[in-house]
Order: sequence, then C-alpha cells, then structure tokens
Amino acid sequence: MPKIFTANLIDEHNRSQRIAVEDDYDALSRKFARQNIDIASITKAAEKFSIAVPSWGVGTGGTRFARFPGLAEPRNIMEKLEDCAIINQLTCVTPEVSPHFPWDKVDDLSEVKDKADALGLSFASINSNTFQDQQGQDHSYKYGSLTHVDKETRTQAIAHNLDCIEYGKILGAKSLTVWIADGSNFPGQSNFTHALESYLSSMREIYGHLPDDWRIFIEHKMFEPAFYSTVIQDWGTSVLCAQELGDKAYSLVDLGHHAPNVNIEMIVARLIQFKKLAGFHFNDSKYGDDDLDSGSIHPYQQFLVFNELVDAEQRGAEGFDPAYMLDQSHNVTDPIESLMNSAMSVQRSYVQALLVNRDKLKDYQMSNDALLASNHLKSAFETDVSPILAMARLNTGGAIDPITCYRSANYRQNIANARPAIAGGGSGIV
Ligand code: LRH
Ligand code: MN
Repeated sequence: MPKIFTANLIDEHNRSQRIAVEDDYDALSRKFARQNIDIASITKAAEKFSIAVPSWGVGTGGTRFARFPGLAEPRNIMEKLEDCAIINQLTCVTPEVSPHFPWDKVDDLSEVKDKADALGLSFASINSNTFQDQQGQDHSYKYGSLTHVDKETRTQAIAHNLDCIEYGKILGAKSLTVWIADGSNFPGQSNFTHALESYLSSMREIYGHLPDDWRIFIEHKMFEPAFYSTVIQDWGTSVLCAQELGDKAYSLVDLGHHAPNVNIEMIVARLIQFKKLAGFHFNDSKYGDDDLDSGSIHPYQQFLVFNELVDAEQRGAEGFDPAYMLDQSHNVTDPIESLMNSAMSVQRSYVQALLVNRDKLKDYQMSNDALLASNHLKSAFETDVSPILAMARLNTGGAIDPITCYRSANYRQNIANARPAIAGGGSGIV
C-alpha cells in the first residue's frame, strides 16, 4: 500500500501551524513560570505518555440494530495494523495495539509480528473471546464459558485462553485480558457461588500457564449480555479473584462497565492501594456500556481518574504499573479520527493531572478546606494544555493537528481501491 502520510506531508502541515503553537506555548510557559510549574518537564512527560489502540476499534462498530460500514474498512489484522500505524504516526502516543482473538487470528502470526515491527508497532494485552461461538465449535457459550455448568465447555474455554497466551508469545505481548459474558437473565437460573467457584478453578488453570513475566487482567462488567447477574460484575469481585489467584493477577477497569454515577476514580484509588490495578479500557458513556469516545461525555471524571494515577506515580506507589488501552466502538465517525481524538483526550487528562500541586492539595485536605481543594483540582482541569500536547507531537515527529492533517490526505479515498469492501465484512464486533 502506498505510504500516504509521508514526512513531507506532515512537515508541510506543521509548517502551516508552527508559529501559532509556539506563540501559545510561550504564553503558557510564562503563565506556568508565575506558578512555579516547569513546562519543559511536563512536555517531556506528555511525549512519554502512551496508550494502546484496540485492533477491533479501527473497523466501524455497530449495535444490534445495525452497522454502517465506512469507506476502505480494514478487512484483516494486517490492514488494521496499517490504520493503527497512521494513528501513531500523527499522534505519537499509540505505539501499541491490543489484539483480540479469534478476530485477529491468521495462520502465521509471525507475519503479523513482522508487519507490526515494520510499522513501528508492538502488541499490548491479548484479549481472549469466549463470549461468541466460532464456526464448528464443539460446545456453545450460550450459557457461559469459564463458569459453564458443563466441564467440557469450561475446558474448551480454558484451552482458548491458553491458545491466546501462545499467540501473545509470538507477538511479544506480556499480558492476557479475560472478559467473560457469563451470567444469567433470570433469578434462579444460575447458582452464584458455584459459578464463581467454577470461574476461580478455570482461571487457576489459565494462571498456571502464564509465563513468569506475564500478567493476567480480570475485566469486570455490571451487565450485558447478561441482564440479571454477571459472574464478574464489579471491582470487588474482580479484586477478590485477583487476590485469590496470585501476584500475576490484576483488575482492569473499563470505564463503561459501571452503573451511572459510580465513583470510578475512587475504585482506581482502591485498586492502586491494594496493588491490583491492571490498567484501563478507556472510553466514555452516558447510559450503559456505550463505548463512546474517551472524554466525550465525562472529561472531568477522566481527569479525576488521572489525578489518582499521577498521585500514585509521584508517590512511587508499590506495584503501580498500569496498562492504558482504549476500548471503543465507532458507529458514526471515522474510527481513525475517533481513536486519534480519544488518545489525545486521555493524554490531555494525564497532562492536566500533572498540573496539580500535590503538597498544596494535601494542605487543603489536612485543613478540611473543601472549597479550595476542589478549586485547585478544577483549575488544573480548566487549564488549556493544548500547546503542550501540540509541542509534544511536534518534538516527536507527529502532526501538530492530527485530525486536520489526516483529512488533508484523503486517506480513505486514496486506499479505497486497495481495500474493496467485503460483503458483511467488518471488525468482528457487531
Ligand atoms: C466487553 C469489552 C471487552 C472486550 C469487548 C470488545 O464489553 O469491553 O473488553 O473484549 O468489549
Ligand atoms: Mn473492555
């Protein structure tokens, strides 16, 4: 496929925007100097920030009602990686891709590794899938997988997760993310205790096959597709299971997997305190697991999550090594644009959280000065750090304004011939 986003194209774009960014950056550095904030170290931190892109996110998403595929949809993992590479080239914050199996399964995964290497990408957590039945599968997951009442079905689900570990070894990944849809739709349909006991015995088998330097991430979710009970329904169940399983097991927080108004930033603080924070599937939502663009509905909540993460980072919290990933479904936007926008939104929340003066905040907390404590956080959140994010991209070879640069290249039109649509084809998630 022709290289569309050449250095020339990005340089030309940056030339048109550079003076404005430098002016804004200088103005912000003068403002920060008055507040004893070192803009250079904050910009360096912004340059080091990274978040993984979900391979299933570069294809147009849909709902049970419909999916409206866009032009030049990626048809396989190789084309998904090409799109992920553009997101990283323009934003410089997404060098990793989190794959999903069997959606990304091909015969020779070493070719996928080679393709990623050639595109400057590496692989984040491997996602297993025992929430859909595959062609010719012996045992259906209709009534569950790792917690199914039938041992054969549990064994099949365990085997798939062991396969995912093998795929991850080839791709150079270091963790397995296990989200299961297991649950019930009617009171009485399942025995809560038996189901969780089955879960733990299945996960112990998977845990036993983890390489020494790997971790396993437990992803909880309140509901859907089960609508009465979900076996791993909340962070409490998740962290108890992670403690039961051992030091390699951690709890992953998907922001959309909670009831409305749940205090997610406090859940994050708890998981950090108990050294069990795996990381995140960042997205946003208004009602259910809407998988909307990160920061598009509750940007202050996203900032407050990073306020806890930066506090942990700066106090050197033990066992603190969170994996940041996006997990979104793009039903009405170009997935590349939404993923760039979302990666930059999460980076923005991180940089804003770096502006919090933690000694000052502690003083307000220790003197019960609720108003100034709240105002101090709000002032960090209300600081427009766009010049820092743009300068970080400029310093690392990215585009000052990735969306504008992307649109200037007419990427989809240019590759449409190379990617003829396949009937009903898609990213695997519908
Ligand atoms: C479940 C989930 C999980 C993925 C899937 C694509 O809702 O968040 O992380 O496996 O979405
Ligand atoms: Mn998720």
